[in-house]
Amino acid sequence: MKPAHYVNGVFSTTEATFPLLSPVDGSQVGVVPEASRDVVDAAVRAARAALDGPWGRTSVEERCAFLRRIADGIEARFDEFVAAEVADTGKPRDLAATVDIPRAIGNFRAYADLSYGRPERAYPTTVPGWSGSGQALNYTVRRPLGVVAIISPWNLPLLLLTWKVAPALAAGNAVVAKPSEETPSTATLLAEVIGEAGLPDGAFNLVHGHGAGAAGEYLTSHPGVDAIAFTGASATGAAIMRNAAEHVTPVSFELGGKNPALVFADADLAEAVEGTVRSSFTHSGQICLCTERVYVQRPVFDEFVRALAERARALTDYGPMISAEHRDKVLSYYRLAVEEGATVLAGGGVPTFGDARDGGFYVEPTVLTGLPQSARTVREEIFGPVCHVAPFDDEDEAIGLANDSPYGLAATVWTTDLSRAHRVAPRVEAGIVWVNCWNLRDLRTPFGGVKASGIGREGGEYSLDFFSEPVNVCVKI
Ligand code: NAD
Ligand code: 6OD
Repeated sequence: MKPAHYVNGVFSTTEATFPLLSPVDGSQVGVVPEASRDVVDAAVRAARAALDGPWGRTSVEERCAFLRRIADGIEARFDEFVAAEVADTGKPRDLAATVDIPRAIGNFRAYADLSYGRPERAYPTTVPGWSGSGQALNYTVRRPLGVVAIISPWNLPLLLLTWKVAPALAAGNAVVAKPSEETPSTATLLAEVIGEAGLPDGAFNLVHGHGAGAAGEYLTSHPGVDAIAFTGASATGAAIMRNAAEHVTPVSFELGGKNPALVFADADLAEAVEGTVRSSFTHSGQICLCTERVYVQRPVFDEFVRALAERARALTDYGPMISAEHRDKVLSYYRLAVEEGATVLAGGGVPTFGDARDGGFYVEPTVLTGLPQSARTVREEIFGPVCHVAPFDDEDEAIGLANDSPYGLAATVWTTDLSRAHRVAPRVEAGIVWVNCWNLRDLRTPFGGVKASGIGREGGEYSLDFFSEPVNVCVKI
């Protein structure tokens, strides 16, 4: 399978291409076509035509059946999807096989269930003094937004793409998707599966290419696009929003984070350490929900830090950064941390494996302490396997430190005091707060961030709301 555009039900490539590199050893594993403005334009036109054709006339039952067929199609080619995701990202196979691909299947099944079972509201209205019955019935129907652009990042490529494609299709929109230039493969496989599922041509289109000044920007500034759903960096979100403003195009944004974990002295410390190993180092920290700031109550600070650093040093089965450029960015933060005065308790450099991985884009899992809250290392998203651990004395201070950030995506609270958990969680400025767990997902719940971490919520009915427009119908009885 070679990365290819999928426009109006047809696969194509372009003369302009760029190399696809393996993050594991830096070798070239493929070429990716770079969509021109014409390709993007053709995709948007195909999507519009689909809405005017059979796709625009599908019932919710028919769309749910398509979604289930797509889920079955991914499942039938499970190993192929896993292999493609591993090849593009270098992530451990186990992660792709237990998280990324099952969740992509789950996304289609969840939105088939959710959109089929979705109730709408009706309001019987009485107006005294009216002739006749004096009554009316108000009810709400939902219609799709139209052509939606979906732009996704490289860290959880298929999971995050399908997280938006499934509800967008369920709600009856036509989609033009652009995956990250770093990870084109599972998106291309998805297009194959969607074609095999019999989705009408043009209902789902895929274009590959870069973001700024390329396919991503052509798509998000296209006047034929009715809505934009984007997951990626906050700075990219700001750039997309500037373009979207031109046509007042609605946006749903899932952006960056600098997520705190609060470890109280009454926590089960072993559980908190293991949980923080997962929340800071899963997928080498390349998940927007990963913890990069850990605040630990003073009586258990030394014990926690010692145990966390020991666990970080013992990690061996971890994947690389997505690219040489991203590795260099993460390493620049490792250097900055030292310049800012950090104590490096684990990692801080590049591992040596003595095999082909030495040509790859690896960095060591890293634990830092000793920085003030004002340090750039503590304020800026690094998006690598690194956390800074700092002490606090009481609940108010912990909440203040957690909230002292331009971001507000996710937080984790470790405590065995249930009252404290309920007290603290709503005071943390984040869209998602986990208590004694991390990244435990129920697809019906609202997902998203506050401040620079995003605009709006996705998940369950929140996604279906974004991807559709309510229309109130008032009938005089
Ligand atoms: P990125 O913003 O660089 O790229 C994301 C996508 O946007 C890519 O497809 C890219 O080609 C495209 N793009 C880039 N510039 C563009 C532009 N000017 N116009 C249109 N499209 C453009 O992000 P990334 O490096 O791929 O991913 C890492 C970032 O994503 C991190 O900041 C991370 O926190 C964030 N992220 C957030 C969530 C979330 O749910 N909140 C999930 C995953 C990743
Ligand atoms: O689990 C999800 O639905 C989701 N959107 C995860 C995002 C992870 C960010 O990297």
